[in-house]
Amino acid sequence: MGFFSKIKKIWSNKTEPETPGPVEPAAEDAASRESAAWEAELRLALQQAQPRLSVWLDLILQDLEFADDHLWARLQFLLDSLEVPAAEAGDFLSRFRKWLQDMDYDRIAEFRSELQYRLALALDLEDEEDEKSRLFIKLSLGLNKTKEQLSRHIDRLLTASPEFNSAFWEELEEILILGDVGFQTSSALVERLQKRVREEKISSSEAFKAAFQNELASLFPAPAKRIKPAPPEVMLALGVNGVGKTTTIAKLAHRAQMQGQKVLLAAGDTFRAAGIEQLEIWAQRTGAGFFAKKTGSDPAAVAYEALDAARQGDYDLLIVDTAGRLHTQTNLMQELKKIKDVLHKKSPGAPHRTVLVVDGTSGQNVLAQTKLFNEGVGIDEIIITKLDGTAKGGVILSIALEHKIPITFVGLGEKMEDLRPFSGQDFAKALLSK
Ligand SMILES: Nc1nc2c(ncn2[C@@H]2O[C@H](COP(=O)(O)OP(=O)(O)OP(=O)(O)O)[C@@H](O)[C@H]2O)c(=O)[nH]1
Ligand SMILES: [Mg+2]
Repeated sequence: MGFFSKIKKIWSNKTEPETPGPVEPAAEDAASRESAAWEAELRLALQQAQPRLSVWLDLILQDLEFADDHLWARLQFLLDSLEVPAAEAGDFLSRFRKWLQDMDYDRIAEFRSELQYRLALALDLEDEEDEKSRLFIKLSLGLNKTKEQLSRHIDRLLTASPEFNSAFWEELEEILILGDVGFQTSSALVERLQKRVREEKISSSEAFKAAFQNELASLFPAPAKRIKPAPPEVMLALGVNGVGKTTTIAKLAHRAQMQGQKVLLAAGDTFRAAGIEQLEIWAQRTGAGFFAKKTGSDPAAVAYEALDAARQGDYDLLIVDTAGRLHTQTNLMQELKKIKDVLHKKSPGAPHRTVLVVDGTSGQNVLAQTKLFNEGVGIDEIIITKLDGTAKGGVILSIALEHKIPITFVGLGEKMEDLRPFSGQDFAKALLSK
């Protein structure tokens, strides 16, 4: 459920547009007459518009350039019209205002995208075409370098090689390997494609590309439908140092809060003082709760006590950050295992999600990390960060084929809104699109 407990899109009801009320009493001052006029105009425009968030925002933000009183009045009007309860609307707007202050943003161009992201989450509209196509564009742009590495070379190969002969397949395999798809995955993919081309008697490059896209998409397991556990849901975040674990936790916390959940962050990386501080700063910025003990404390004790705190504070989601590096790798795995065991003893089912965060720019190393953490601790899902600007995004295909662990989110930049749900279908499409 979104941030707002109940919304009703009143203008998408097929009622006749409201006519402006009776003439204002003479006693009304000019300001309120002016506000009644723009409200009536905006209401009419919204009623006649397609019920899509981007369209609503275009109307709301029309002619505005700065975050001034007009903006707040119009956003308030939008939320009122959607019959968002006043307290929730107030909360949403004050959080957003605080964020603008923190970021020192003033121009609408600087924050329009974040505003749309927040509204999509809060209004539970992220699955609508509008947001999906925004995400697809973002994914495509983020994958530009990977695309260049793969799809440009494949296009060239298709133009140069008139038939699907052995030279073609050899070269295709080489392109895939160079695109960080990995040796095993590349051979497996080529083999599947060969079979398909033979069986379906594919002869044109268009048909080949369609089959290729289809084959790539089929590598990804359909996301499992999860039943939400009784709160607090516990998420354990793992990953080697520097991959973007802490910022990813912040982005997840931000998403969950915009979706109406109360989030607690626990500083399980007690190895470095800076690790604890960094998480605390993110907790403040995102408005999440924060739980920590002294540097050097036992991380399992942090997790244990944080779960108590999450229960007592009625939190919906507890996210436990962990260290990415200790004196030795064996120590790290033992420590992570212990955190997991302690959480499980305290609450059967917890941690409900053990998430491995990996850095997309590290290419095939990601596979070794996945193996290490999966064998050492056991992981349920993978989040890949820093896909923006890397040519090594092909590694996603190796993860899908070799590990069959679902990739749930991808990081496409440093902003809060840059962590988005991952879709294998979109990925395959983006990778091969022009
Ligand atoms: N471009 C880009 N940068 C990212 C992304 N995710 C994280 N980063 C950046 O990566 C850097 C490292 O992020 P952290 O969150 O500190 O990484 P960490 O894994 O917690 O690191 P340690 O705690 O030091 O082990 C930061 O500068 C982030 O802004 C992403 O999706 N895209
Ligand atoms: Mg960290």
